[in-house]
Amino acid sequence: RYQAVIFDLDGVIVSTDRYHFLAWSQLAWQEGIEFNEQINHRLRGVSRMESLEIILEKASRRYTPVEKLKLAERKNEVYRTLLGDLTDGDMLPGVAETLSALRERGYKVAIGSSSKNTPVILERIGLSGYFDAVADGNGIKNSKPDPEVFLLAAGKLGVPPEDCLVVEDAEAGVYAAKRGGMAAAAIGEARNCQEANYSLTKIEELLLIL
Ligand code: B16
Ligand code: MG
Repeated sequence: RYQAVIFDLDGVIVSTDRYHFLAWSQLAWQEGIEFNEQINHRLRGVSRMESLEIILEKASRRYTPVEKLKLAERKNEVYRTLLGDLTDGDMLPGVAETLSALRERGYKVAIGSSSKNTPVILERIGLSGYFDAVADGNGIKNSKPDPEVFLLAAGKLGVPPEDCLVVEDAEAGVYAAKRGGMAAAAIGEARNCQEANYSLTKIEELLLIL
């Protein structure tokens, strides 16, 4: 009954969620701000500046808007350096096989990511030009849990939201999909999310749902 599958990028297609964690950890450590996996969990799917705001909740002083922009830039520089090591081997297990099986069965496939680094990441893992549509942080005003990025992806595909299935590793992303009128399959860190229509232990299970 679905016509298209919209994939989140970080944490679903590629293991860049690890690099985000490392880059934020370094920044927090340099600034003397407490940061851990639990706080990191709240950053999944959330934009860079909103992620920074979450990290600064633990800061012992206030930062000016200009300082905040500089911090976000510093984090992004570290993150971009880490992306330099990325290859197609960093695609998460089962992704390549699942994408081509979906394609063979006639589904459209798209990316819906909050990341402004999406074009670089797709390039590095050899998937530039592979997807029928790419919607990312460069084309939206509001990041997940707002549905904007997924509605943009559906619009680019020309598929009604109710015929789209979104695959997400972030609770914020699952909420975004649901608010956009789409179905959501949760994987990884989001797999226990109650709002999701499906829970996947591995991405190949998509082929059983569809
Ligand atoms: P950037 P996704 C999201 O990507 C990440 O999950 C989130 O942790 C990150 O802050 C956000 O992209 C913005 O990334 O700094 O590269 O613009 O999971 O929506 O693919
Ligand atoms: Mg994600």
